[in-house]
Amino acid sequence: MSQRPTIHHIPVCPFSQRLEILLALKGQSGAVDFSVVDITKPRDPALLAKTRGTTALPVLELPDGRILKESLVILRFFDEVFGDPVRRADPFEHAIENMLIAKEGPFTAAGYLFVMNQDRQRRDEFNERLLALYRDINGFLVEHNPDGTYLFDRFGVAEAVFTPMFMRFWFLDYYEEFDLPAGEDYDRVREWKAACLEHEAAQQVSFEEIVKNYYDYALGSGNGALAEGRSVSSFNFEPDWRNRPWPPRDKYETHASDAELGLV
Ligand code: GAZ
Repeated sequence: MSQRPTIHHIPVCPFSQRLEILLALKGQSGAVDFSVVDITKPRDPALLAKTRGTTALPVLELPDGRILKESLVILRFFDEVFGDPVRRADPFEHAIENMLIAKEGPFTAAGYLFVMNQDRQRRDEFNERLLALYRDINGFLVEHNPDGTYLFDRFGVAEAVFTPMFMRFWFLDYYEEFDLPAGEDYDRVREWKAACLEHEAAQQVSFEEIVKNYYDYALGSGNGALAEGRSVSSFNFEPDWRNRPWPPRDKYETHASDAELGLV
């Protein structure tokens, strides 16, 4: 068995990217082995036994066989065991960063429900729901660091948690023409989001990779499920996303075939 911990993961999964970002921030990218799981295939029984039947990834396996699940739990564990802590040292500031992290679940759900929505009549409703969450985060950042860029003085744990979602939400820019409206209700979160997206520790995925891989989500099929009439998932590793054409943007009108997506 490897002497380093192993993360079993899906390469394009946002929950796994937050771990990669934290390790990169700490200069500890080599401290962990990453083992790729293909969610379009039946799960390896050996891994299922280790997780006692659950399939959600990432999963951390320590060299002695102990298992940890849940990306936020693994993130905090990594922050404690490798290198200097990224978390705020001051207990109150740490609580503030945890308050922001607590907003990530509803934010993620709103973005994914929006991209998966298939009813054009309800488009504005999903758009407004996500904008309300952006305004809430804007207010939080204005309250705690009105003149800064990040929540505190540098890219920290909250940024590692949110950045992978900002990147996944590129699927909304592409398939829903989503854009933060102009104005002060969004200016602070706009600045935060832009700084998160361009941080050097967070460059594991690209706009093109997200847009192509998440096409099936835009048709309402999540987590490697197959859309109607298709035999290959847009998450397939082969052919490589770089060699596939851009999917059609009009998700409400057009459903591209395996061939049109360059998947066969
Ligand atoms: N809470 C877990 C964590 O580690 O933080 C969530 C992990 C997770 O959902 N992993 C997914 C998985 O392993 C891949 S990434 N699925 C394969 C399986 O067999 O379970 C999922 C959502 C969602 C938004 C995003 C994702 C996603 O809802 O990207 O719901 C399930 C999955 C808004």
